[in-house]
Amino acid sequence: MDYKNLEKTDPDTLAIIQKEEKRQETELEMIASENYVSSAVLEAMASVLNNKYSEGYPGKRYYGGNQVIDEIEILAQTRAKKIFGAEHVNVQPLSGSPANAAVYMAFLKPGDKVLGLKLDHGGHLSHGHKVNFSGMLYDFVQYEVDEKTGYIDMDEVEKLALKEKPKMIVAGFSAYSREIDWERFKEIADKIGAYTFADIAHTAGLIAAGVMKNPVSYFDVVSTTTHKTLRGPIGAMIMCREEHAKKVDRAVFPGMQGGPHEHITAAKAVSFLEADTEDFKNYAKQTILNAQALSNEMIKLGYKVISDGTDNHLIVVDMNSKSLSGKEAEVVLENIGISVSRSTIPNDPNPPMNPSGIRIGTAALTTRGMQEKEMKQIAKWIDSSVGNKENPEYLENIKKDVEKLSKEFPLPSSK
Ligand code: DSN
Repeated sequence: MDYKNLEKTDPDTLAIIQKEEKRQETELEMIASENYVSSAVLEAMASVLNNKYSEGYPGKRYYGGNQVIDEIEILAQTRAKKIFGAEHVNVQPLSGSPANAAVYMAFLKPGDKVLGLKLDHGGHLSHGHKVNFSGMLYDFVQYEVDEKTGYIDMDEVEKLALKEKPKMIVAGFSAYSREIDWERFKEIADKIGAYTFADIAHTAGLIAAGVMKNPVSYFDVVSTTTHKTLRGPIGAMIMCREEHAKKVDRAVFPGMQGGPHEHITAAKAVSFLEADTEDFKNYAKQTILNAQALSNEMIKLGYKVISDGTDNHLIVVDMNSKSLSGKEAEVVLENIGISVSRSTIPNDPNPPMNPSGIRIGTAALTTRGMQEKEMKQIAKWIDSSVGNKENPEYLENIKKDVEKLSKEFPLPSSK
């Protein structure tokens, strides 16, 4: 990026931004919810659209001067509808949790019963955890993955749904590596007249590319962030059938939010256009192949991968298999220039701040052009650094190798 104005006005802030640029260029980002966006997405975010307030919706704003802003919002909606096959899209949610809050507000009343995946089984905080608004405001009942297989136990989901009769069933996750059986969720919900809500934040890019199943046409409502596998700006959106459009829009504004961030809306529009290309499809396919290569290599090296593999962009590894905690593993890997996030494992005996596993994702490195060969190498580095965690000199040498590989695959924004 060209920072000539920032350089004059605020060299201190610029110095920090450039330090982060260097970190991203010389290290490997394997946090499953992160990615590297294109220069075009970055430029849209840095535009004068930042200067405008636009509470309301196209044609119905509470501020004057929004004719041009209407165009950008309509463009983002149109592109999102195309790549997901959605009837209605709200592109204003600021991020994943506010989007989910708006979904609950649109369809439920406080105290209503909802079914969601338990946090330590891969669910998200906003799927009913007790420390989150979702668990405080709504009566969540939590389903789990099967302890032996690591897959969501759909028979248990059905039993729980028939017994509890929730008003809504949430299907979606933050740390689950298998395809979701959307059709079965829908069948179960239909038996009890429950709303179906899919949170596809993690796999939206893979779904838009057609390499994972898409629930958008038959679920009542679908939320997603735009910055994970979808590779857009940090933000979110909600898709729903036309019959729910009014209540979803009302819940986002004025229900949850004030002015939308229209510079981010513009960047969303850019990323939706980018997602509608052959290049993006290839990236999505390769992301999954890379996660599978990484998983296979980790298993060969003696690690327990939850569910014994992956259908998507992430794996969850039980670090008990190597006698260290997820937090310790996260720190060791940070020291060699690989970022991952600690993660709970199903029925984790340890708390979320110090859980037993790590979650590793391949979307960001696939964006940089890495393939199976690099994934195998990375698995070996992960293993040897864990095995030599008390040996700073050894770790320093691996860090140099990580940096060398990293520099061979520049970020899309530095090409
Ligand atoms: N930060 C997201 C993730 O890592 O999955 C969840 O909020």
